[in-house]
Amino acid sequence: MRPVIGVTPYWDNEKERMWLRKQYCDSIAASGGAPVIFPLTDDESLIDQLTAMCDGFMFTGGQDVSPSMYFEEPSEALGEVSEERDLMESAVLKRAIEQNKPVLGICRGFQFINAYLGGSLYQDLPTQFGTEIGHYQKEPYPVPTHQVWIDTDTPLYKLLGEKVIAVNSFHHQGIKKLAPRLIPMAGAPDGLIEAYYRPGPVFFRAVQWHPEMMYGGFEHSRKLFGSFVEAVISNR
Ligand SMILES: [Mn+2]
Repeated sequence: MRPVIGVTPYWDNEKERMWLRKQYCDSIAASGGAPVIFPLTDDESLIDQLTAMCDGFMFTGGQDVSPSMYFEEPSEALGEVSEERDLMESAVLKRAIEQNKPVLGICRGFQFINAYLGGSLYQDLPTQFGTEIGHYQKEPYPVPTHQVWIDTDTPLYKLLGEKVIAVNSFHHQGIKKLAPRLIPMAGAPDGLIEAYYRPGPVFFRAVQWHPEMMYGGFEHSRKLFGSFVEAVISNR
């Protein structure tokens, strides 16, 4: 039996719809996992039951993380937030950590997990972080547009054996202060953190880019998903 990976949904405030680009689940499935999409709920007993059924969790992209999570007032350049989603993902992540189950964070997921664990974010990179790099690219999703430099003493280097990879970039927020106990694994040439991990026996990693959109064309994306699903299997 494949391991079950709980995947958090995007939320459309206006249409009141959950949604998700299919590549998230396709990448999990192609790597040997069985993805299931969580409902957007604040029912704790429901989240208890559903998280108990999952062997691992993937936190996906989406709206801005509410700055209340890191005790800041909203800046004028803050994008749309979804407090319902912040609450639901907080409840899921709390259980993932309590139950020592593997976690993979992508884009918003990378930012959300950092905020949940006590870090902070730039609410808007163009107005709060001077950079020449376009972190919100115009090119299509599968096209890499900037480099990330990988630290050689990290699990990401051990996995890929490469010091530099090219990634896509669809974020206007970014990590300002990394949460305690998280360790950077890779950064953009402008110094922005693009990947981190939490040391310990259980796989706990997140990336700022969208590897699910690069799965078909880039070995580093397949290796990242592969290592996650393998870790979920060996942790069962
Ligand atoms: Mn970027």
